[in-house]
Amino acid sequence: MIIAKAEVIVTSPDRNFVTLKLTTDDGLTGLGDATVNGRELAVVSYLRDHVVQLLIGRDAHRIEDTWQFLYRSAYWRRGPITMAAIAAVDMALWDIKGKAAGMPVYQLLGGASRTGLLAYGHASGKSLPELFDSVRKHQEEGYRAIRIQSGVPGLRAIYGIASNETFAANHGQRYDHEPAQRGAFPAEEDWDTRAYLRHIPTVFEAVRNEFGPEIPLLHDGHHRMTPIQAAQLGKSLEPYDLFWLEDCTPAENQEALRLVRQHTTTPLAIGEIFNTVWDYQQLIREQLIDYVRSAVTHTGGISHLKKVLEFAAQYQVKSGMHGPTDISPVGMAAAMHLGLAIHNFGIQEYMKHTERTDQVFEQSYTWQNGLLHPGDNPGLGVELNQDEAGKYPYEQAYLPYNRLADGTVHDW
Ligand code: GCO
Ligand code: MG
Repeated sequence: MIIAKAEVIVTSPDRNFVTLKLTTDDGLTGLGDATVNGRELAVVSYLRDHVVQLLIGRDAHRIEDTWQFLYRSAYWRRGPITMAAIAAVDMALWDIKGKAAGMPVYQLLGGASRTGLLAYGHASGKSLPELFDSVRKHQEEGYRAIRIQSGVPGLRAIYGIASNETFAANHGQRYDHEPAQRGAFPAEEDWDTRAYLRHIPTVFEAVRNEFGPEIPLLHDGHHRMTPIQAAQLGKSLEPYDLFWLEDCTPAENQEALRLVRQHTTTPLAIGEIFNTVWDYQQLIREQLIDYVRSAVTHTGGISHLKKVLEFAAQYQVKSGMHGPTDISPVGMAAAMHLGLAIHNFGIQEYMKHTERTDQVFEQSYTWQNGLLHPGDNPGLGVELNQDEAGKYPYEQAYLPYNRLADGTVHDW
């Protein structure tokens, strides 16, 4: 089974997606997601200019060998662009292997360890009534775990908060920027950590009073705090029993998490911007986190993330794979197959894609009673409708950024 064709497809049904499609000499196809939000074309070039020609003629069955070849032969290891490109090849090869075997990928990974994947959605609101509305809508859709993001008095625009009622009703699908802002330049948002630290515990208190003690609640700090501020937040949220506090501080410096950990029992999740096991080495070995946030798409594919999660399992650290709408349905399906098979699954982030995205990527995964399942189609279970994909050309789109009141650029 030889790889005969490799195409890189860029499509923008409401947001940009980069997809690798491999075709074997006997006509099997495999898809891989290589989307890096806001830097999409860098991965397109990496694949088109440096990888696809190396794939032609290779044995499509040799997934591990191809992974090692791409990782080691490049010499320049790691990094989001390299690891997303390798991830796409890896996913596409697992997809092909599944189709060749007539089995869904999770069967090849050891079979199902559970009946479905608990998933959380994004509730947000500028005010408490908007936030409560958004929580109720998620509950009506069956979500059994909900992430809570709230506006902060005095701050104009905060990343992750739906900016008006339409967007709130849309469940934050366009949580990162409005369509009108796509293009030209990153939108500027504002930030004040002290105001945030004062406000957020009151939001969780109100949400617990309204929705009760049972529902798992999550929160994303989006790298905005220093370690001591993160420790303070974790501590002040303890009465509200969070499922996790995510990205409480930037984690390039893994040691920083020691300080946070010493001060709070709020569970911690980190890693959506990590791309190899080396980014987690200290965090996992010293049990400084509870959940691994990596996406299959950004962490070298199923093969590499499986190794990260097996390492994590030895330390009772669980999966909490990244799943916002900038992970394509192909990347989401890959996450679901892996999550279903591993023992240390924790939770899966899941935001519904837009209708247009679902028409481009035809999926077999299901969402029922708050649980995701990858479906039983051979391979990953997602097919690309290339006619639909062709209708939506690439559009430049940036993520926003932050400035403090005095004009200093801040983490966001
Ligand atoms: C999350 C993330 C996303 C990222 C986005 C960047 O927890 O879902 O923080 O919202 O910011 O994926 O492209
Ligand atoms: Mg996050």
